[in-house]
Amino acid sequence: MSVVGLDIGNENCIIAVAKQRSIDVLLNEESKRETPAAVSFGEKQRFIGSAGAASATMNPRSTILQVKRLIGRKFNEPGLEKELKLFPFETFESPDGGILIRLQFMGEVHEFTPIQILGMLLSHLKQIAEKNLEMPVSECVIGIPSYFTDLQRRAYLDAATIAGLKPLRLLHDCTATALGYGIYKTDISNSSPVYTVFVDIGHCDTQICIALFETGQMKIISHAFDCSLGGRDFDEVLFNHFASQFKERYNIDVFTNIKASVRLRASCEKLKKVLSANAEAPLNIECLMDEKDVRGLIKREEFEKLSSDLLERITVPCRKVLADSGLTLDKINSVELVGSGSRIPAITRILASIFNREPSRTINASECVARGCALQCAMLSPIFRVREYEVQDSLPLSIGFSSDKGPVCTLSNGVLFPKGHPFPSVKILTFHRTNMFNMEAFYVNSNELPSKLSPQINTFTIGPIQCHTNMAKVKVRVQLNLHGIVKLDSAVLIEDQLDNSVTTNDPHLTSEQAGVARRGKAVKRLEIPISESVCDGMKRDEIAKAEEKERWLMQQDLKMEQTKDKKNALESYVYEMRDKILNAYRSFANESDREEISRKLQQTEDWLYEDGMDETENVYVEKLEDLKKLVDPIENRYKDEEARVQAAKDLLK
Ligand code: ATP
Ligand code: K
Ligand code: MG
Repeated sequence: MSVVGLDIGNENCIIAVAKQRSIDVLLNEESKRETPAAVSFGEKQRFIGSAGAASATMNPRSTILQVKRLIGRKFNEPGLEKELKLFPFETFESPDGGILIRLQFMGEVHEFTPIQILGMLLSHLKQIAEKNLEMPVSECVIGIPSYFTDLQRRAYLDAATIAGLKPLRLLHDCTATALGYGIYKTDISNSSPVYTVFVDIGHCDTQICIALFETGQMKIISHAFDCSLGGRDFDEVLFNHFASQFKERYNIDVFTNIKASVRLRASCEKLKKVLSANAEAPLNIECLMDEKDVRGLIKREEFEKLSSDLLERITVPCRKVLADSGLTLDKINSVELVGSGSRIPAITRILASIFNREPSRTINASECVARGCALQCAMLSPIFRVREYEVQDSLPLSIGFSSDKGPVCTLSNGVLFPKGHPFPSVKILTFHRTNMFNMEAFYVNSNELPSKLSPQINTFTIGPIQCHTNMAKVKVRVQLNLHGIVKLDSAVLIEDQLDNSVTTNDPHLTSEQAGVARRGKAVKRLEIPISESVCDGMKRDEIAKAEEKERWLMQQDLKMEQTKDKKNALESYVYEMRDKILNAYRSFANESDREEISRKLQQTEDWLYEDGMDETENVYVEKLEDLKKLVDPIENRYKDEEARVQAAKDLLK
C-alpha cells in the first residue's frame, strides 16, 4: 500500500511519500522535484508534466495549464470570462453550464471537461510515483485550496477516480503545511500553546491560516484567502507593461497573436524571478512577432510601483485571518511564509509590516504541502504507525440546511456548521415528519464565497417513510467529512410503539395509564433511505465513461512511446553496426557481405528520415529483424572468437 501526498498546483505539482523514517519527495522522469501542471495534446499522443510544459509555447492552443482554476466552476460565473481570455486554449459552455475545453488531437476535434484534464495530470503523477516506488499507488492525500466549495471537492474526488487514485483525505493546503511543521516541533507544552500564521502565495492564489499547536495536537483556528492573487498576477503586470511598451517602440500588438503573447508571458515570469534577486532585469525575445526582436529592461523599484495594488491586496486576507481568529498580534509566535509566489521581496516587507515581525522562511516553501499530505496519509493509513497526533481543521465557509418547511437549524439563517467550526464533524438533527421530505445544504454567506459562486451544495431526499403513528421522529445524521464535503450518513425513524406484548390487563390501571405503559416500552427504529441529488456533479455513468476514455488515451500514449522506442532502437542499431562492420567485425565478413550490409544500413537510414519517419511499431521491428538476419552470423563469429580468446587468457592466468 502506498502512502503518498500530492500537491497539485496551478503551476507545479509535487509528490511526497512517507517512508519509515522520513518523508521523501519523488523525482519525475527529468529528475526534477517539481512537475509542471501541464497537459498537452500532440498530433498522436499526449504530453503531460515536464513534456507538456515543453510543448506549451510550440502548441499553445492544445496545451492546458492551470486546470485547477477551472475545476467545478460555471462558464458564466462572474469574473471567469476575463480569466478564460488569458488562456490560449479554447473554452466554451457545456450543456449543464460548466466548462468544456475544445482542442485538436489526432486530427480530430476533442472536448474535455476540466475534471478529465485534472484526471490526466493525476494519472501522470501516479505513474511517476509507481515507477519510483515500484509498486501500485492508489491511496493518497491530495492538497486543496481552503476556499474550494463542496462541488469543487467532489470534482477533485471524481478526477482522482478517473486516475485510479483513492484519496483518503482532501486536505487544505495550509493545514498540510501546518501539520508538517507542527508534528516535528518539540518546544511545545500545554502551558505555552504556540500560535503560528502560515502564508502560502502560489501561482494563482493566496491562502493564510492560523494554527494552534499543543502537545499531541494541532488546531486550525481560522482560514482566509484571496483566491485570485498569486505570482500569475505579477507576471501579468509585467506582461501589460511590456506589451504596451512594445506597441509603441516596435509597433507590434502581442494581444493579437497567441504565440507571441504566450512567449512574452513566459519571459515576464522569468524576468520576475530575476528581479527577486537583482535590482534590475533585462528582457530579450528574438523574433517575437512580425520578425521583430524585442528588448526591454525594468528596475525592481518600477516593478514594485506597478504592482502596488497587488501588494496592497495581500494585506486584506492577513487582517481577516487575524480578526477571525480573535487573537491579538502579541499572541502570534511566528509567521511562516511558503509558496514560491512569495519570493518577491516586497511581499516579505508587506507581511512584516502587518504582522509586526519579520516572516520566517524555515519551511521548504515549495514542498511543504505535499510533505504534509504524505504525513496525513501515513496517519490515516492502517499500515503505518505514526505518533498519535490530532489534526483538527476549521471550516472556511459557513454551511446551512433548509427543508421544505424552512431553515432546519437553531442558529440564524439555518447555519448548521458556522465558519470556523472544527471538522470533521457530525451533527444529529431531529425532525417530526411522517412523510418523505427534502433537505437542502447551502453556503450561508455569499460574502465568504469566492467570486460569488452559487451557494447551492446538495439536495437530499429522506424517505419514503413508512410510519404507523403520528408520534414519529426522524433523526438525521449530518456529517462534514474528512474532505470537507457535506454528507447525510443516515436517517432513522424512531417510533414509540404500542407494544402488545406488554400486559395491559392490570385492573388497577386506568385506560390512560395503560396506554402510557404500552407506549415508550418499545421503541422501533427503522432505517430510512436517503438519496442525494448532487448539484452539477458527475454522474456515476459519466465517471465510468471518463475512466474508459482515460484508459484509451493511456493506451494510445503507451503505443506511441513504444513506437518511439522501437524507432530509436532501429536508428541506434544502424549507427552501431555501420561502425562495427568497418572495424570490429571487419575480418569476420567477406567483402561482398560487408558491402551488402553497408548498403542496407544506408538504405535504412535514408528510409528513417523519409518514408519511415512516422511508421507503426511493427514496421520498425521488422526492419530491425531484417538487418539482424544479415548481421547476426557475422556478429556470432565475432563473439565466438572473443570467447575463445577469453578462454585462452583464462588458461594462462
Ligand atoms: P497554486 O498554489 O496557485 O495552485 P503553485 O502551488 O503551483 O500554484 P507555487 O509553485 O507555490 O504555485 O508558486 C509558483 C509561482 O511562484 C509562480 O508564479 C512563479 O513564477 C513564482 N516564483 C517562483 N520562483 C520565484 C522567484 N524566485 N521570485 C518570484 N516569484 C517566483
Ligand atoms: K505547488
Ligand atoms: Mg500551491
